[in-house]
This record gives sequence, structure tokens and C-alpha cells, in this order.
Amino acid sequence: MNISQRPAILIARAVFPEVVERLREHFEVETNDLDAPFTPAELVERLQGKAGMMTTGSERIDAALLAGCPQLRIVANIAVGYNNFDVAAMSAAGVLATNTPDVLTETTADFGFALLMATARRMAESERFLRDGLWNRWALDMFAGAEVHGSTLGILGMGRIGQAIARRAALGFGMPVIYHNRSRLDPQTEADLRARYVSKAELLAQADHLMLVLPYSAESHHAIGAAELACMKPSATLINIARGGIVDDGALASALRERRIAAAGLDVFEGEPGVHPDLLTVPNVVLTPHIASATLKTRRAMADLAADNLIAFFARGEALTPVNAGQLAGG
Ligand code: 8YV
Repeated sequence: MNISQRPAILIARAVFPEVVERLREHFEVETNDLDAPFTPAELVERLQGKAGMMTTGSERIDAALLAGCPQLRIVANIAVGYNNFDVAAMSAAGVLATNTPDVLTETTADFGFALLMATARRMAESERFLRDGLWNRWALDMFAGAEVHGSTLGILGMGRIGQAIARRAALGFGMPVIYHNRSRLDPQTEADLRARYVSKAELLAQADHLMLVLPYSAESHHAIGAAELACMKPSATLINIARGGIVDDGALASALRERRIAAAGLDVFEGEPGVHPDLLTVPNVVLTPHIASATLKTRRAMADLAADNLIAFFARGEALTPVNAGQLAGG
């Protein structure tokens, strides 16, 4: 292909140089080397003449943006979740959306388990105590937390990551696993995972540890709020590695302060990178900055898959992991 005929793409955030180099073999590439997220107006400006874009969860793709970018044909998200996309608006504009499933499943499940362990066993709280020079004698009940092995794990959302967490819990930690999901798993998968399907009410009431792994949508907004927290055991822990907005963070901070549940571990927040100020002042919460998929190997695999989606789409009209293929207007 003549160099001047190559499609132009925008990489909206800084990505690995090797991935940029690979994309330069196929496209005219504009990058964002400063890595500061573009405002919607800046994005529209940068997208002029661009047929493709690589995004992270920080870039919102909606009807207003699409109206200003008629040449855009594909947006490749470096994330499995794509609630930053208005998929209906993208389909109506004939723009393909892609995500990065599978490559992050096990890494994200590892982190979910790490956050569960850190939360139940009070690791962050006890480390702060030590660093603050407060440890002057040992005590039998010092930072006594909740048991992990053998206790009941509740999983809300049972997709690929939920199942990878269930496997760790059942096979590695001897935990009875209960789950709730929009659709029930087939009996063989349930048997393999040793996971039992329950109603959401049962899940809330029976879980010693509740792990959230469901996608964000209007339906899952504040799926865990004051009413749901009130149904949980006072000894329970809550882990959110899914998306901000699934938990009502203000209601959670109150429940933690009043010890209506024992502890929480949160990797995602409503309005992140902002964090509800009340969460910063309660001791019984472990807070991490949306890093569940953050190993170098996995983040590289995610960026590579997003790049492969762009390359495959422009080479043969089909992406590897499309979200809205078959729904595109004029397609
Ligand atoms: C991403 C995530 O790192 O894949 C997802 O849905 O939440 C994370 O793995 C983040 O969204 C950045 O794009």
C-alpha cells in the first residue's frame, strides 16, 4: 500500500513503544506522549481525518463525539469493560467497538484474590499501624481478621473473571462458592467450579466475602447500596474489582464506619480517579487505584490485542474481539 493511502489512527493515551512501532508499520499514527487524557473537545480535534482510535477506559465515546468525527470507523478499547462506549451510538454511526477479553482474566482474578486476602486479613491497616510506629507490644487479638479458607465466597457476576476467582476459591482455599448472575451457568460448569447459584438476596445474606465482578450498566448502577449492605453479615467483607458506580461509595463508607460490615477492598470508584472523601477516613478499607489487570505482561497483551484489532479490521474488515459486529448501521 502506498504510504499516503495508509489509514490514520489516534492512540489516545501513552502505550508501550513496541506497540506504537508495530502500529506505525500499518498506519499513520498520532500519539499522546504526555498521556494526559484529552478533553472531549480535544479528542474531536485530534480525531479529524482519523479512521481508527485506540482508547483506554478514560475516553468516553458517545453520539456527541461521533457526530464530530464522521471518518471514524473503529475504536479499540484497551480494556475488557467498555462502559466508556455508548455502543448503541457507535453502532448507529457505523463505528466498530472492540475490547480485550481473555488476556487479562487470570491476572485480574489473582488481584481480586489478593485484595480479598488483604482486606479480610487487615494487611493495609496493620501496615499503617507499624509504619506509624505504634507497634510496641504483641497482643493475642492484634489485627485479628476474618478467615478466608473455608469461609463462603459470594460472587456477583459470573463471567470469565468471576469463574477464574471461583476456581481459586474452591480448589485452592476450600471455600464454598455461591454466585448470582443474569444467566445461570450450565450444570457441568457449576460442577467444575463447585459453585452454587443463589438469588441476589441469598448471596448478600450468606456470603462471608462478597466479590463484585459484574459489568457496569444502568442496571448495575448502585447494585450495592445502603439496602444491600444492610442485608450482609456484620462480619462480611466486600470486594469491588468491577467498576466504580456499582457500589454506592458513600453508603459503603457509612456502613464501614458503623461496622455494619467488617471491611471492604476497592480497586474501582465512582468518578475515579476521584475517591469519595469518606472512604479515605475509614480504617477498615483497602484502596487501590484500578490496578487489577496491572502486570506488565498482561497490560502488554491488552495493548497488543487492541493493536491486532485495528490491524485486522483495516486489513480484512473484521476485528478479533468485536463488541458490536453485526449491529453496525450500513453494515
Ligand atoms: C483496564 C479494566 O486496565 O479491562 C478493564 O475493563 O478495568 C482494566 O483492566 C482499564 O479499564 C484501563 O483501560
